[in-house]
Amino acid sequence: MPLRLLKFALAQNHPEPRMFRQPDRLQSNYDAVIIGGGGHGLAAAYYLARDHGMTKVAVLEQGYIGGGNTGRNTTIIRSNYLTPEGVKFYDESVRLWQDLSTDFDLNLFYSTRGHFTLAHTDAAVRTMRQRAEVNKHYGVDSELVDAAAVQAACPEMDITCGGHTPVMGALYHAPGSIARHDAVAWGYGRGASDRGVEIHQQTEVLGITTQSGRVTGVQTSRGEISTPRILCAVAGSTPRLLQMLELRSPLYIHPLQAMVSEPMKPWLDPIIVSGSLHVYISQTARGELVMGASLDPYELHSTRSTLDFAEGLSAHMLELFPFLSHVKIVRQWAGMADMTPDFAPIMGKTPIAGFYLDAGWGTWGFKATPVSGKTMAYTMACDRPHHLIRDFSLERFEKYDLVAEKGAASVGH
Ligand code: FAD
Ligand code: PYC
Repeated sequence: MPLRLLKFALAQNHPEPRMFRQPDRLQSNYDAVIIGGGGHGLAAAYYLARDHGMTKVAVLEQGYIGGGNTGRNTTIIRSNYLTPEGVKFYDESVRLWQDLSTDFDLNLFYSTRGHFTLAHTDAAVRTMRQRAEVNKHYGVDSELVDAAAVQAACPEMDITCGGHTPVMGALYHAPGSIARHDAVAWGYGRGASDRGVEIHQQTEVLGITTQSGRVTGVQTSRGEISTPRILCAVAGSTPRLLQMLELRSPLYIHPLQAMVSEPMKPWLDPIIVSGSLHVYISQTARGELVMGASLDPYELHSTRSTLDFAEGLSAHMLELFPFLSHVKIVRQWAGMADMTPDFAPIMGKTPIAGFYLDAGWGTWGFKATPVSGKTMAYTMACDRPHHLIRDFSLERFEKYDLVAEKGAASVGH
C-alpha cells in the first residue's frame, strides 16, 4: 500500500493539498509545449522533467486534464499483441505500469486479473495461436487454452453462447490488468508539476507558428507562446491540429462507446473479450461492470452516445452472461478514437522540425500511456526517435511499411 494512503487513513484531519499547481499566467516562452493534457501528454511532461531535466515545459489542455479519452476508456492493459514491434513496445509499458503507484505515491488501483480473448471459430483459434507464439517468443506470458479452461476460470459464462457461437478456446494472457484511469492523469500531472512543469487547463491551442520549416510557437485562447519544441498529443483532435500545419495523416475518427452497470458483488475476476460477439467486460474494485463494443461504424467527430449501442451491446452480453438480464446500466459515454489503417500508433518526428506527434491511439492507447510518455520524452529531448517507436513513424504510410496490428485489437472493427 502506498505510504501516503496509509498516512491519510491514520490522520486526524484530512486537508489534502491540490494535486498540481495552477499557475495564473502563461509565460511568453517555454523550452517545450505539450498540446493535450491526457495521459500521453502528461506522461511525456513527467518523463521530460524526471529523466531529461527539461522543466520549463507547459502542458496546454483545452478542457480539464484526463477529460478526453484518458477519462473515457475501459482501462484494459495488456501486451498480447500480434507483431514483434507491438509486443516489445506494450510489454515495456506493462513493466512501467507495475511500478507506477509506487513512483507516484498514489494508488492507481492497478489490478492484475488475467485476460481472455475468446475464439468462437477455427480462424480465431489460429489467430490466437499465432499471437501466443509471438508473445512467448518475446517473453510475454500468453497461451492458447481450451473451452474447459475458460469455463473453469469463469463459471458464470454460458460458453455455448445460447448454442449458436460456442466458445472454442481463448488466448489467455495472465498479466492482463485494469487501473483507475483518472488517477493516472492526476499522478502524471502531479509528478510533472512537482518537478516544475506548468499545467494550464482551459487553454486551447488555436494555431501553430513556423519559420523556415521549424516550429516557433503556438497561439492559444489565452495568448501567444514561443517555443522550439511542440508535442501534439490530442488523440481524436489530431486531424484539426495537423491542419494548422498543413500536414497530412491517414487518421480517421470514429466514436467508441462504453457503459457501466450498477455495482454488484464481485463475481468476475478476469477480463473477458470476444471480438466475434463485439463485447468486452471487466469488473472494477467498486463492483461495476465496465463494458464496451466495437467502434461506431461511421466517421464522426463527436462524443455523443446512443441507445442503439446500449441495446446492441446488452444483447451480445446476454449471450455470454444471461444472468445479467436484470442488472441496470447506470452510465454510458463515448470518446473519439483516432484510428490508423494498420491499428498501430503514429509516434515521433514529423517533416516540420521541432514538431513531434503522438497519435493514432484509436481504441488501444491507455495501456501505452507510460511507454508513450517515456519514449516521446526521449525523442523530444534527443531529437531522434527512441528505438521502441522507430517503426511507428508517420512516414511509414508513404513507404507502405505498415505494422499490421489489427488482429490484436481487442474488439472487432
Ligand atoms: P486524450 O486523453 O484524449 O487527451 C487528449 C487531450 O487533448 C484531451 O484532453 C483534449 O481535450 C486535448 N485537446 C484536444 N485539442 C486540443 C487543443 N486544440 N488545445 C488543447 N488541448 C486540446 N485503450 C486501452 O489501452 N485500453 C482500453 O480498454 C481502452 N478502452 C477504450 C474505451 C473507450 C470508450 C475509448 C474512447 C477509448 C479506449 N481506449 C482504450 C483508447 C484510449 O482511451 C486512448 O487511446 C488514450 O486514452 C489516448 O490518450 P491521450 O492522452 O493520447 O488522449
Ligand atoms: O486495447 O485492450 C484494448 C481495448 C479493450 C477495449 C478497448 N480497447
